[in-house]
Amino acid sequence: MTRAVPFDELTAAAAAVTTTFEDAPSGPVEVADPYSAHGFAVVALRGTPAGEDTLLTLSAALGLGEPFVPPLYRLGGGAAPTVSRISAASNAETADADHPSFGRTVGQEFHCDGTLQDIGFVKATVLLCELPAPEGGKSLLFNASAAFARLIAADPAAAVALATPGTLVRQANINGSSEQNAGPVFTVQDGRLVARYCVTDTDRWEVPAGVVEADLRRGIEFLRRAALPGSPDHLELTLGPGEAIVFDNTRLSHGRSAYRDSPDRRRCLYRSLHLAHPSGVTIPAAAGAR
Ligand SMILES: O=C(O)CCC(=O)C(=O)O
Ligand SMILES: [Fe+2]
Repeated sequence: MTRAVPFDELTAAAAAVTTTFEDAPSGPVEVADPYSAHGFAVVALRGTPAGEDTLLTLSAALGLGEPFVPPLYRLGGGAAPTVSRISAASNAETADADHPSFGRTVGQEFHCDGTLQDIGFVKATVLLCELPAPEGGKSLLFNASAAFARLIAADPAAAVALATPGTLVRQANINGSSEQNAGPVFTVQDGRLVARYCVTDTDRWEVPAGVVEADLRRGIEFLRRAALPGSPDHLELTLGPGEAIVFDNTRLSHGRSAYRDSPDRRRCLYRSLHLAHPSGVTIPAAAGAR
């Protein structure tokens, strides 16, 4: 269970947040360097067809370690691949056909990956694009950690409410599971602010004991606005064929816009989850943090 963080620790971690979408490269880069500054990096793979093996090679090259497979995916005894295919067209006849993300063309609201895992557990996600949709299918990013750093300065009570364990309940909705995981939306781990802002259909807010509901509501509203298009903490990009994004699942939330396929262009992405950040990347922490 995630602990409640003392206010001074929360403030110090929030003050150490430097993640910004300002000056984020609009296209692919050679190395994953921007990950530290912006919380994500887009890389282009040349000469290799995009696919599961390519994603495994890329994630290994980034030092992300073996992909993590959520235990939920193995429920019912099915073998779960270490890489998930996200494609309504390719997954139409498979067990993933009804999965809201993997098997359908609908949009995805902002979330962090690892629904049932505790906040901060899944560190990084890689999405590799084999083929983009002819229409829609944009990747949406929300710099939740920067938004929180502003909130704690403007409205400390709202920020503390969001950092209280039990405010966000995430519910599984695949493989017949209704397991859930309750936690805070923000916490501090190793002096670093860690975020888990999720507003999909299967996420809900709760008012745990000791939290004033009005404080929590103001915090939720602040984040909702900060996540809207036009906010400095909102970024949209479309991955091209052979492009991959690696993002920090502990600083950013992500989503996608709905898409439409055409007969000769059917969107297909591959996704892996990781319990490490790319090697060589330093993420700022509060001074004096362990
Ligand atoms: O389809 C996408 O662009 C991302 C989907 C996603 O966020 C997920 O499957 O967790
Ligand atoms: Fe996701």
